[in-house]
Amino acid sequence: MPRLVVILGDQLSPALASLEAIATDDVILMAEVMAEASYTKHHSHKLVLIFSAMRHFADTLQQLGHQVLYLKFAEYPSVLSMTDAVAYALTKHPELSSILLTECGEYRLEQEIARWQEQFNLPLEQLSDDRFLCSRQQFANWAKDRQQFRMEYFYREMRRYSRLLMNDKNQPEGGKWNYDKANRKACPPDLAQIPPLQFEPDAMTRDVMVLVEQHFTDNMGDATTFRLAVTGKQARQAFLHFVEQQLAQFGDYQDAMLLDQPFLFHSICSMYLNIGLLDVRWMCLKVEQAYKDGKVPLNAAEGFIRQLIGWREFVRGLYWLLMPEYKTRNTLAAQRPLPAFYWTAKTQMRCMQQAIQSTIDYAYSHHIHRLMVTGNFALLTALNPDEVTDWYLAVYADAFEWVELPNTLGMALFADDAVLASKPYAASGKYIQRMSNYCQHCPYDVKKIYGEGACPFNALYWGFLDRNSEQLGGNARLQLAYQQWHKKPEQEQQAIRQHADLILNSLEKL
Ligand code: DLZ
Ligand code: SF4
Repeated sequence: MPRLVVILGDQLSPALASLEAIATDDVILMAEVMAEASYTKHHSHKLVLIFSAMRHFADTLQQLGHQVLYLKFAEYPSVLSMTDAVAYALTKHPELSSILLTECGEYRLEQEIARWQEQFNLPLEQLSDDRFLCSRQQFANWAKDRQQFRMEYFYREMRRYSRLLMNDKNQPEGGKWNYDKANRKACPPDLAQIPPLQFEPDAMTRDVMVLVEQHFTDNMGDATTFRLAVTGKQARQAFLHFVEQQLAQFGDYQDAMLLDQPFLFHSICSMYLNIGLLDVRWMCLKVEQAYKDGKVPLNAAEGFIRQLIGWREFVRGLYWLLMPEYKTRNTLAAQRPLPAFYWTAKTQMRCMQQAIQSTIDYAYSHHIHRLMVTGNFALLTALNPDEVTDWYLAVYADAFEWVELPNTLGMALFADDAVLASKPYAASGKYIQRMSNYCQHCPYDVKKIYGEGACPFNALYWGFLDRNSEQLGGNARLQLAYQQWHKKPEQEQQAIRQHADLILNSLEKL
């Protein structure tokens, strides 16, 4: 019996479970729809990436002999959502007698899909997404008897399971599981930078760029500057370029930031991986091989593999374990609205300006920008988690809720009742000064805590600890910070409080 096989915009993998299961008379449905393009105000590069990669992928499927029904954006007036697209496809193909898809990546859409069976009165089969090493069920089993979920323990199991960077005795290569401490060097400003591979848009991508410019006029970014990969072949090229040119230094400088160097030694491949153009096992094997060949040091290979099979799989597991309640958490009762400069980069704070400008230019900024600059600022100023998580979901080309929500709500905002992080990643200007050269190019003085021209991160940091002392004062990992705060003379504490309040009441002016 022929089936309707629905493939979503982040399922562009030839080895997708539903494609592996496909039969010759099945019909594949892919659709560019308003509901998916507007549930958040996606960056224009994210829209171009997804639509163009979808069109290229559909082309390949057709060339392989599959029957593909591809609905282009705005060409089908009755099709505004994935549900509408399915309804349209079933009218066009009344012979189809069931619906098949690989489980989707977001709770919101999963709820919509769950209604199809009743709505269309057809059996609906959903396959586990085996592009992840750990299935939702496996993660739930791992989590079942644990009071606390710590990435490190999960990661060790994933290393054993995948056998990546393990020696013959099933022990971690080099004797240690984690070389995180060797991933925190500041980067010398004159270190040679090799930019990530960019791709000249072909005719198909250019069509999409025009479409996005016409229909999404208010979204962040300039669609005409789009240069990302849109096929699996290009994405693999971009990744191999990273392995050959950047990976060796990725380990040391993973947390570093430099003025006007938005990419440093990062792979800029998360957006390809998250829509299925790259395969996580293939990437990890390439990195492991580079280490075995003596081309990259262990801290680089381990640091990269940890992000992929540790952190990435861990946050996905937690997302599915804890949704939908997870999204409603707001541990520190943060309520302040997001300042306008998150959309414009118009702020004098150099670190924020740099992190936001690269977001505007590339729908990308690296993890320290996200965690320790824009995220840290949002934490310290008690910005509303709904607004902050929606911003991250919108502006990054790699952002899908399963990965974005735990990273933002849990890791950056410490709003998830300490499920993801055991302490808030709060930091003063000192951290940013140590990890970047931004402060040398900033009108604020990173050495000043309060008074005219003081770096806002300083008073905000102490103000944050002071304001939340009831909830955070007992946290073992913050004892040193609280001791430092309590050692300050009362008069100084008062001046810091006042300065922090002044900033909090005029965030838009920073
Ligand atoms: C993100 C996105 C966008 C912008 N547009 C589409 C689309 O038009 N059609 C589609 O099938 N998928 C799109 N996606 C990806 C989906 O939103 C994604 O599958 C869900 O968010 C689940 O991860
Ligand atoms: Fe950021 Fe403060 Fe440094 Fe300016 S001085 S770049 S605001 S940390």
